[in-house]
Amino acid sequence: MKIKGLHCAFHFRLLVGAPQEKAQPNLSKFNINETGAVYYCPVTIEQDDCKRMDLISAPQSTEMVEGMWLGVTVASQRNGGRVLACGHRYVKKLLGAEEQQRMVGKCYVRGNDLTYDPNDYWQSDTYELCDFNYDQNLEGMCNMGISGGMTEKDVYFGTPGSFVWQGTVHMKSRDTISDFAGDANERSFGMLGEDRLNIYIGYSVLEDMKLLDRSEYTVVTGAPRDNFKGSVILAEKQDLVLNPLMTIPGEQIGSYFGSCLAVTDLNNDDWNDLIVGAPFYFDRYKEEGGAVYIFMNENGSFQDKASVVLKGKKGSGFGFAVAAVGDVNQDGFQDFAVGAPFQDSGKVFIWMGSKNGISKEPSQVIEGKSLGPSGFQTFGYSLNGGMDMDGNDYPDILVGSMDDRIALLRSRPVIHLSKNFTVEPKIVIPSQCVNSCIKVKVCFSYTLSNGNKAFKKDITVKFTVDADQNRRGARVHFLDNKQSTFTGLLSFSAPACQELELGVNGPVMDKLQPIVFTLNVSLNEQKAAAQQTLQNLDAFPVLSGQQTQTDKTEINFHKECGDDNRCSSNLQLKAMFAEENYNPFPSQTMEFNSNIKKLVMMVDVTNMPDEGRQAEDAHQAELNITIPPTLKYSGVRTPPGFDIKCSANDTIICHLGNPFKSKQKTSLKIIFETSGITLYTEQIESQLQLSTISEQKDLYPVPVTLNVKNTVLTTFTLEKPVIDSSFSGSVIGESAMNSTSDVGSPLEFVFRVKVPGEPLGNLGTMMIDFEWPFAVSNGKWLLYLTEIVIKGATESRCVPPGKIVNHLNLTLSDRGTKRSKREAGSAYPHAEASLKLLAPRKVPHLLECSKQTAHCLTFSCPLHNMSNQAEVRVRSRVWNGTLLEDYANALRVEVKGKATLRLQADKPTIKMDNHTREFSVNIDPVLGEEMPYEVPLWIIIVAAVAGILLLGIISLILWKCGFFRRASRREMYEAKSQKAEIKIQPSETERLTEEN
Ligand SMILES: [Ca+2]
Ligand SMILES: [Ca+2]
Ligand SMILES: [Ca+2]
Ligand SMILES: [Ca+2]
Repeated sequence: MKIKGLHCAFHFRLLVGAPQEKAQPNLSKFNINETGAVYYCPVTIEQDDCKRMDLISAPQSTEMVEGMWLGVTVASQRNGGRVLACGHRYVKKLLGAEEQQRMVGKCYVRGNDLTYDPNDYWQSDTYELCDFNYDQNLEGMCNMGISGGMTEKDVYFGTPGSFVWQGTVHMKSRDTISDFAGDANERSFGMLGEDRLNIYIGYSVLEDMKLLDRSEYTVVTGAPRDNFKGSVILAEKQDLVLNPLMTIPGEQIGSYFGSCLAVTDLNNDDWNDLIVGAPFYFDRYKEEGGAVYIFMNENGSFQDKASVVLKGKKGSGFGFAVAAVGDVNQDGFQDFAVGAPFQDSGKVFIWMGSKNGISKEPSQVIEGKSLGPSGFQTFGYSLNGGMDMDGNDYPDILVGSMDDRIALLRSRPVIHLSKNFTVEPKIVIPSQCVNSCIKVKVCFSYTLSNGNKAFKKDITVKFTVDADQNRRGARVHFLDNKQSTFTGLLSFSAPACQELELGVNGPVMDKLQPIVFTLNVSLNEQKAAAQQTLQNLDAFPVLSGQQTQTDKTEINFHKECGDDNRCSSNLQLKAMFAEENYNPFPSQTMEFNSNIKKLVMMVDVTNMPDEGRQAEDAHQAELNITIPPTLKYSGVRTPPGFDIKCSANDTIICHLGNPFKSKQKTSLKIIFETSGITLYTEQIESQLQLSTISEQKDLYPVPVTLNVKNTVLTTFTLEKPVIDSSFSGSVIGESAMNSTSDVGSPLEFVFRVKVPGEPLGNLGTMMIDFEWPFAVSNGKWLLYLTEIVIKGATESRCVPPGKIVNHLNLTLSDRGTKRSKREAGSAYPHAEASLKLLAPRKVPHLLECSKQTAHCLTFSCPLHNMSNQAEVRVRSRVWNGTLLEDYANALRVEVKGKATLRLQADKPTIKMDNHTREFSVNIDPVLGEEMPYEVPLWIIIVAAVAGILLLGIISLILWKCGFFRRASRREMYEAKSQKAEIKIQPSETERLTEEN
């Protein structure tokens, strides 16, 4: 370890140790160059008025003062006035065959005047307490004086080199009132054991009361290498020895915990607390380096774990020096300082004690570079404090460095400022305020924190009064500057006051909110003049940091709300939904369809007295309306003569008035667009909330709801409701048919469904119900369904159950292309066994379901998942054979059917009007194919009668078997298809007839 630099202590003057100072000139004749020195300096701004203490006398042959580092420790005796100075590298020579050097260290005690008084036993005693006749195994290398101090009775020294660097503390005690004051008792720890070597006890040491015992002294010494982590040992004085009672271990290996120490009562509980430095502590991740541990005394005991740990910056050496610096701010709690000499130019941190110990943050940080004309390096290498050097009753701090300089930090007077801040009158009537109507009065006085009543210096405070600041526009102004803020200076030594006047700005809209006045005060600090003499710090006081420097008070406007100047409002609202023309929806239910683009919320707000409730002005009355997700705010209609403003963001906020007057009514019409209403919407709800800063406790959200019934608008069109067709050729038996082209002329009806707006999705399915004339009244096929093709829905075919479509499983010939009559005609080959018919008299026939002139099938085609449009092509064939057989003489056969579009909805709130489309086919015989009169008419009549008879017999048999009854209980589709199955086909009739 290498110690350089200056160590210092107070002793009415400043004591400065300079361990690497040149030797005194009178020693040069002994060929001695460097011994170190102790200087004493008066408190002046002079640079060269320090004097050297004369400590080292002419060396004897057995001693070596060269390089002894005198001044490594300088200390002052409390209440005794003596001073102590040590050089721990002082060497005794063992002369003999081989000269041996024993670095035992040496200390000196001097009197109050820093001169030597041989009659004072304290001074005449020799302070070389290690026996140099033995080597380092005992105390031949003890390095006494690397630390040390004095009390009224004791002088004590740390000797870290004793017993192979176990180290110990040596103490000499004198009974000051005894006649034998020259005799001193000696105490030390002695050898503690083999396992305690190299732990450096005595590296730091101090002695004080109120540590482990209120009235007995306790020795506290640091052993910074104890268990590699360092420790602090607290010991009691016994008759002949120092007895360790408690060891507080360090936290981190290598941190040098205990290398410096301080004790003071930080929380003023009359027990001294312990401050321990660990300057080589580090935390790589947090960039921390150096630590100071605060152990709060708990009634004469300490915990192993620190109450507070303060950390420095990486590489700062924070905790290289710690010192109790007295009660710097004179608040009754002792304060302390920590040096961090390697942080920039070196820093000293000052913490204030308090009832709760100390805060995490320092109250002040002083940087070396900020001091003096050229600044400091390694500022804070050593620290001392606790004495008032300039006589202002505030203790000052001495800071050492390695730059041949020390700094005296002088404490400035701390002032407790008393303030009185009033604003009159408490209620202002704006109409009566012509010019000035408000008075602000600020009064100040002060006391010094140390209670010094003689201090009568003028101080200057800077005060700022803010009036009505937490608003968009202040409602009052100071007459002096027409502003709402006034800043002034006031100098005083005795209590002083200042008055300010204010007026009211314009017409006051908001009379309800109080006018808040705040007062901010600071000391108007003077800059220190260039230093010619040591300045008296009385001119540079500071305000006590514990005081809040802001005061607040408020007054009110007269509110026209009765004698109590409090406004109790009675705001009420009613709201309902209405159509665009303001007609309310009956029972608040809307039959919605996509043609309804807007709706209106009608809101009535009143402030009327009722049932003994007053309705005074509602100040800053607001209405807040939530916008339902299904609606979009469009605008608001307000009655003329009201200043109502609404704005809409997430909600609609309407400012109803400030105030919304007593006995006032208004109504609002909030217009919404219905763009968000979907088929899923069943209800629209909005919450309305009135608010006011007047007094009204029963303002709760009011819900308004509108039930929604959706009507789906659709169009259902049939491309060509009437189709002309024809029949011709000859009859082909059913069993002879292969493809649908054998049946007859093709027909195609194209139905289109359009749903504007959103698709139905899974809310429902569009259905087309058909009444299909499939057979003539005698049961023969009429319009034979071949195929139903769907576009725009999930299925591409409509296949109703029961084999309704293409019942005979014929091969589908042409798909959909409609052919001309001529082509259609030529497609049917004339069978050789064709029956030539003669039409003697031509009449029109109408075959229609409702008139029972045709048998009809009813079936449905669902349009699953259709989007906005779908197309259904119903393809069929005119049953050529039936027409040839039964209607050969017809002028025209008109066949009629129906299709109805309906909605099969899953939700009762969705509706749709059914649409029915009729379709018809005009079937004409092909002209120019007049049938030759070959078959006698009776044969035809007989054949027809036989066919009818046969049908009757078969039907009867089936009826007997209960076929129809059973069938009637079946599903509709199935029944229809059964009917189709039992139908007698013309070809069969013919065959049977022939066989008969
Ligand atoms: Ca305490
Ligand atoms: Ca204090
Ligand atoms: Ca002072
Ligand atoms: Ca009132």
